[in-house]
Amino acid sequence: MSIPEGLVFQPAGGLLAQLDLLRIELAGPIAHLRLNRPAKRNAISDTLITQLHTAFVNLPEDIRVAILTGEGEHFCAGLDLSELVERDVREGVLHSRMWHAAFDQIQFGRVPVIAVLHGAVVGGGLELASSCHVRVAEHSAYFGLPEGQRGLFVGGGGSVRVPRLMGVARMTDMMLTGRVYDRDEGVHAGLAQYAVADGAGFAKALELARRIASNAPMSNFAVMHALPRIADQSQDQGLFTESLMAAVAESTPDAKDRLRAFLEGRSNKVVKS
Ligand code: 1HE
Repeated sequence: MSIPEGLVFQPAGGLLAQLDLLRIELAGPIAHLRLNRPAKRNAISDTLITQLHTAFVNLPEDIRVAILTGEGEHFCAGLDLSELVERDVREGVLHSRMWHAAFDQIQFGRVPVIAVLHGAVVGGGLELASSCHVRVAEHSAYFGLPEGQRGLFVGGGGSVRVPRLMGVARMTDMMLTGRVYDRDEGVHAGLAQYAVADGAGFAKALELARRIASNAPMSNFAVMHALPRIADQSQDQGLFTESLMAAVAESTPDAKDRLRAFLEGRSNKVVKS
């Protein structure tokens, strides 16, 4: 599927338009979701986490890729600390599980998600970013896990997802010492895959979104859903899962069309961009 040039983003309608802490716009197969609490540095309140879950569950059928950005000077300041009221243990677990449900819907939802990071990407903001599939970091981005200083622990999946990006040792250091990584250190450590200039993140994300949306949906599904699970399996189980997923993907009509197109010289070659 080739994506036409000159796509114009239009506000989403229906349920998505009612989510007041997100601004959601659609252009062809691409959705742009913007965290929209700039006065609070896009801190994630209970309402915002619920709205993120609702938004990703309810992306329109024809959307094939999503871009997540933050309004204002920062991507996301993490958990809304003003809501950290006295919770008993049970409520604390349920609160964390609410974050897990939302971020699982991002990582294991219908479409790949590209996050554009700028300014603070801290605490729950880094947990949110790490649930996305591709991260583009502008020069202003910086990464921190201030939970240690706040008397907290990560609760939005950070202990599972962040070490898979940067390793347990680096995350341990960040949490114990309050170390903040600047953009380049973050990219080097694996927290983002692309480094761009300030203000250039959305254009880069759009370029990547076009490529992702033009892949076979089954291949994107396999990358999103099978790849991270295989990485968690033993070698023996992983290899078997891989064989099953490969056979499913290559048996789709889409795969057969694409292979025929290449063999008949109607498809692009692999080139270094
Ligand atoms: C907030 C939050 C927040 C800002 N909860 N209200 N996260 C943190 O520990 C990060 C805390 N925030 C900061 O360190 C700074 O705000 C920033 C570096 C992100 C931005 O600084 P700056 O100078 O641009 O903004 P500001 O003046 O600090 O904040 C502007 C307003 O946003 C202000 O409110 P106002 O009513 O006085 O204008 C701040 O109180 C408010 N604000 N961040 C609530 N986080 C599932 S577990 C996850 C656990 C965590 O995420 S812990 C890490 C929490």
